[in-house]
Amino acid sequence: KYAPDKKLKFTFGLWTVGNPGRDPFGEPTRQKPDVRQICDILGTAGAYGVNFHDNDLIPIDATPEQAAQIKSEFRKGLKDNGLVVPMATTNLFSDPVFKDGAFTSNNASIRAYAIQKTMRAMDLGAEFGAKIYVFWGGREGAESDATKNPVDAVKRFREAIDFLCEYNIEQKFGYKFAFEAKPNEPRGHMYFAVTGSYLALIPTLAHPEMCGVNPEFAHETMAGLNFVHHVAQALEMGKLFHIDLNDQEMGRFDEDFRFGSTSYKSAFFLVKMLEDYKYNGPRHFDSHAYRQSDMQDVGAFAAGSMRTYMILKEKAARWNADPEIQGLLKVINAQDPISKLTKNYSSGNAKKLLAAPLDRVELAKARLPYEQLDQLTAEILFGVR
Ligand code: GLT
Ligand code: MN
Ligand code: MN
Ligand code: MN
Repeated sequence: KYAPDKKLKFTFGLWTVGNPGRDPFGEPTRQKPDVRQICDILGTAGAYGVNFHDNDLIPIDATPEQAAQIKSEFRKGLKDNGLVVPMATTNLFSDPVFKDGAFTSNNASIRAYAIQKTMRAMDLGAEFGAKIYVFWGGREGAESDATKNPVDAVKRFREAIDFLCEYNIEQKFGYKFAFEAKPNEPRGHMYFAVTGSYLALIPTLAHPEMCGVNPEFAHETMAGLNFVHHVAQALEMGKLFHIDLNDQEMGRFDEDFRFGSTSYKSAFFLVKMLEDYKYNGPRHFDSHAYRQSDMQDVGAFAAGSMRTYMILKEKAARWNADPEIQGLLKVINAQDPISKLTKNYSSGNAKKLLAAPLDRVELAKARLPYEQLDQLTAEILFGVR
């Protein structure tokens, strides 16, 4: 009943199911699967696609022969499992060369290398049919503002993106760029800390129509913010090109938990919003199985991520169809023909509004049965309604 629906485009990264259970304090706890094994795990779980960083697929120091070999294995793994590659991205954070940033590095040669590496990674993504290109600025930031000028950082980042947009056009890749914000980790302070930072940058780019965002549940949540509200703004602007689903507790390290594993209520409202507004892009799970998991449990992690989404989608439909909830929504969203006056400004409407008999004491008496509404929501989630 809750089998993953291909139309919802559930995807995983090579780096997510391929995560060997390493953390900053401990070595890997499981053997890193190769690309073939990853495709098989995802095919069995019923995923739609798989995404990659350039170096998830081809190690940074691979020879051309090795690269060709891996590509053909991957191609076969995709085909045998009916998987597609909707998104690609660049690893601009693992190698020591990026220890102080890529596009925003103080070193002009490193900035050029980061752009060159991205161009090559765009070529690679295009070879596999990717149409969305993600930019997560993992090392774009600072520990001390003595070390970098944050105004220059914005200018350098823009220069890189403007250049890469032109490359995208010239090569006819047809990519949409999706920027992914994060407030901290691995840097003490990361530039473009929240999705809204990128939404504000986009109109200043040379090709704003090509650029949108890839918000991640864990990232705004780490900062104690409401993720759903950030996604809402991107959605309303037509800029939600991609989304990273996972879970995270506030005030902790970068947990990358399975989607819906701890924040049931936020996950529910997120799914409800994506479904209500017919979000049509990939639903990417950017998360890792627990460090304790073996490969069989990694399969359960992948299947569980999609199953949870499907369950929450059903709960959202139930919420929308609930007569008591709908009745309460009518009460809450009080209608008044006077609101026509503020739809468009005219001096006539302004005059009428100024003269309108709006009695604040009376208005304050309107009922807001929010306790009732929230309890009904909780009961749907608890499975008793
Ligand atoms: C890394 C990061 C993610 C980004 C990936 C894309 S890499 O796993 O934690 O949030 O989406 O670069
Ligand atoms: Mn993350
Ligand atoms: Mn992470
Ligand atoms: Mn992510």
